[in-house]
Amino acid sequence: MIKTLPQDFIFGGATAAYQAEGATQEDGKGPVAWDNYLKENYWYRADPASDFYHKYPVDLQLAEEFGVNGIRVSIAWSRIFPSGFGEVNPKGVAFYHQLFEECHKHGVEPFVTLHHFDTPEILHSNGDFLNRENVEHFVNYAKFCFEEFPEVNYWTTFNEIGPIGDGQYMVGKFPPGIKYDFGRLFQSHHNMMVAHAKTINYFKKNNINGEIGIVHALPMKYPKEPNNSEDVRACELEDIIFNKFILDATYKGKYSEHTMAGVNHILSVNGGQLDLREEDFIALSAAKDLNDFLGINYYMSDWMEAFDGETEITHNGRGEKGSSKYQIKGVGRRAMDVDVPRNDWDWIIYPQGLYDQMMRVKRDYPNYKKIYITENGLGYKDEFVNNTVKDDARIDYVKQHLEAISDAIADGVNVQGYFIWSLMDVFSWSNGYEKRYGLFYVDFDTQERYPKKSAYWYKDVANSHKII
Ligand code: BGP
Repeated sequence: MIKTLPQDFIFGGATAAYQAEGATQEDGKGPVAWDNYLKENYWYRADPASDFYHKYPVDLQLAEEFGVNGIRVSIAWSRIFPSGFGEVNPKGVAFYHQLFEECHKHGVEPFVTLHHFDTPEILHSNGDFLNRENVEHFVNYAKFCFEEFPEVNYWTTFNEIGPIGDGQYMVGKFPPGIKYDFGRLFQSHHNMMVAHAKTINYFKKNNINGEIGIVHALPMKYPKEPNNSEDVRACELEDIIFNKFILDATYKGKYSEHTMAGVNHILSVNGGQLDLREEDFIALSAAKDLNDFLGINYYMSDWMEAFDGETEITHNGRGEKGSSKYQIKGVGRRAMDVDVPRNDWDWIIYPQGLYDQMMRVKRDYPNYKKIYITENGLGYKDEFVNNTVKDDARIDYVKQHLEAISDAIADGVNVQGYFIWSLMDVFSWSNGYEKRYGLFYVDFDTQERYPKKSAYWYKDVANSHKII
């Protein structure tokens, strides 16, 4: 039977400023840590990206033509405040007014993220969100944007607090490239959640126009052997690191006893201390019922098994299937020998995990109000032939995930939209330009766009609301 999605459902496409805009040196933009970090550690650069800074009218025209009625964009903080705070850059402000106007002109609702991985360099080298002064700088930047851009109806504070901490302080694939540091990991999660809470408290207190929420990446975790208590324990601990810690902060305004016991265990094995203050919990607790929506980014799940050795994480950034490793002392190991499909970057494809995750949010965090799936898609080494890409694997991937959403709606979860990652091809933070996701193929040399087979399919789904 063909499954359906509600009539007012948003069929969106997602982007992020740094991955799409390019123009990193243009019109007074301030530096971000990634500028140098890419030069020093990777084989690609943030310019030209998809040249969205100049090409956005083309992308929005295409979005409209292909039935896409929502777009996730982020504001590059350092275009507005080149130093993170203080002097405003009027050209940056003007750019985003033009961008939002163009979105509305095409009937493509902008969902605007304030922070998508790109903290201004000066604040980043000053400790990023480990430094509490930067929490205040973020809140002030947010306040400025709320006042400056009343045309925005949907705000998101942060994109993926979890993977930021993981990339910066565990895997070491994001600047500043620190590895295996649990103290910094949880402190970063916590401080960013406090920044979120303070922002949302301000937003609601001052009756700012529109809705506000947060986007979390929520990979589902399963025990490899459900009857093996050690596998179950490994699964619980990974779930705390990647899901429960930030969900508790978002919707409970505190960390549950179970969550904190897990965190303390992990810190006792791996070292590290946390600075959690009473005033933080006052902010978190005041914010817990104020989130208008939760954005879920879902790409993959993991199967966890017991593990009794030293921490070792190997990032597979080149798409060499089977080359990744993720094992944490005192926590567990991600099993590589489970019989579930994965992509070339070892991301396990498991649509049921999206369903399970939404049901878990509904069950454990009943004050969630509503959900948008703010990112989901298939990273693939696309083959460009005859001016298009026959990306049947991507269609299949998205179809199965839309079906999972349809099932969750039928089972009582309030889901109101889906944003494919990504609208057009963009570069990937730690995997370069080779890992493509877009509905529209981008020739990065000419910056021409070419609709892929998936774009035509997505259009049919968006027009009919039937998952064909
Ligand atoms: C999310 C980010 C996106 C995007 C996506 C795909 O974590 O919010 O910015 O990059 O994942 O990930 P990747 O580029 O690593 O394949």
